[in-house]
Amino acid sequence: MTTYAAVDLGATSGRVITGQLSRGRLMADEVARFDNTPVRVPHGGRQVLRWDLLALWSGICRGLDVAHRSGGFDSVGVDTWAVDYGLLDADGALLGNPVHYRDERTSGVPERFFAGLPASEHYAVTGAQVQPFNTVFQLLASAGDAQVRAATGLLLVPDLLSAWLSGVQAAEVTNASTTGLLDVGSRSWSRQVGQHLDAAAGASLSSLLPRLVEPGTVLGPLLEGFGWGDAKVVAVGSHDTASAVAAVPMSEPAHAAYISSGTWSLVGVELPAPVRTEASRIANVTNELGVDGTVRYLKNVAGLWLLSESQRTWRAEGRTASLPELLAAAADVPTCRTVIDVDDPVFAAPGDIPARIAEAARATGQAVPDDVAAVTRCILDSLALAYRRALRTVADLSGRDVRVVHVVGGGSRNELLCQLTADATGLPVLAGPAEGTAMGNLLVQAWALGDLEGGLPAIREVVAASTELVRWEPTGDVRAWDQAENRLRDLTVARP
Ligand code: ADP
Ligand code: LRH
Repeated sequence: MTTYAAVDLGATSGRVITGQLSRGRLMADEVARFDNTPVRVPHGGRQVLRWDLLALWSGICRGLDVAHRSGGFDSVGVDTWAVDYGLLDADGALLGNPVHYRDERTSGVPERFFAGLPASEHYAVTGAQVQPFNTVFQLLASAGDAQVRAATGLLLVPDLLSAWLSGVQAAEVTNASTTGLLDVGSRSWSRQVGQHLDAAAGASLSSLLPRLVEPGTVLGPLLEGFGWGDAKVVAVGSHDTASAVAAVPMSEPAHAAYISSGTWSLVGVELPAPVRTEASRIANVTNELGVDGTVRYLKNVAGLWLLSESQRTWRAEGRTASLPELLAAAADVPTCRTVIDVDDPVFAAPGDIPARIAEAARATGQAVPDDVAAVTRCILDSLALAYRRALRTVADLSGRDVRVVHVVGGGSRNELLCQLTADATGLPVLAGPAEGTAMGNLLVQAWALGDLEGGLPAIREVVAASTELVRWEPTGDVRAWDQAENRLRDLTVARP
């Protein structure tokens, strides 16, 4: 039986999961899990936040070692978070640890970029949301660095890890679509945007970009020397969200929305073609590329990062921070007592999130959440409100009639959040699979190897047959959520 190995790196943890297809079902097994702990390192007079890529590589190698010893694997695919990259020297060696997208180096950079290229022109080509951390802005921010000047190549993080496994350098398109450098219509690098970046940076940065491949491409066999045999390295939906969306068990994509719920919450619909209207740009909805020729039309909503980062603060203070306890206590706090704009940039950088929430509550004249339960509830209510707004925006701008919301990722295990999402949106929520990203990764490998025919619909049939979905119906009074939304709009500066 063919065994596929998925390397799935999230912002807080990484895992190696093996899987086999049996009678239309995917049997998956987690063989390794390891922490992903970013580090601050002095550089240019600042403490720069970087990914500890070599620690992650050790975790991956340990995991693939276990997979090899427990029966072996025939293919491997890598997915990670988006936008970040490693710079390479002429030998293909990595120049320094990749900078974390939450590092502050891009503050004010989008404005500099758009001084020479109107944002509307950029969106008409790339269809990409403006987030300060998009690859294009990170490159512009660092154009003067010695490492950038020395680089002869660049690989996004999953492509870099795939190159370490296979020796083959390529950019897989689902992740390339998060860079702000891709023409989302033709699924190829935009010469126009590349030239603008080069002019703004005063350096030829676009020449660092490698050739593009679609998800499902076999890059080549594993390099010799690992001792794991000659498994094929496959470019999967290397953007974790693309793998997650591939595994959303939508029976009717035309009437379904999804929330990929983890460190971030990615709220959107699947479309056959991008929406690049001015209204879409102003709402900052992004068109990211999906598996099998699709477009992921979605909004980034700050996700469970707010909770995991709060837990980190509480643990450092020696307070209770176990998830089951927090969620049980939060369930008893009244709905929408205090709500915040979860996408306010003040919540983006690592640090004391509960203190920032208290400050936001004070500044808007709301009750200050005074214990861990109240802070947890404030985060979950505010996330549900943000989902409601994002869902309406993507549905309106795409013309989709959304009748059900699928939630995949670790957040699908958060029962309180699933219920609040159903209540706030007034729509049924179907929760699961929690390991959707790894399942999407594994099943694209099965498709690439010819073990699964029929592309995305076939992948989703396998996910549906392999997962027990939990259904949450809206309860309570949707007017409470209308009121909370109006309150939040009145209290805060409206954010697109
Ligand atoms: P990422 O890949 O972005 O790191 P995951 O999809 O692994 O994210 O989701 C991680 C989040 O899922 C955690 O921050 C946590 O809030 C939530 N989560 C995981 N397991 C559970 C659980 N058993 N109950 C509630 N929430 C959970
Ligand atoms: C989620 C994710 C998301 C990106 C962000 C940088 O892990 O890939 O889709 O916007 O990280």
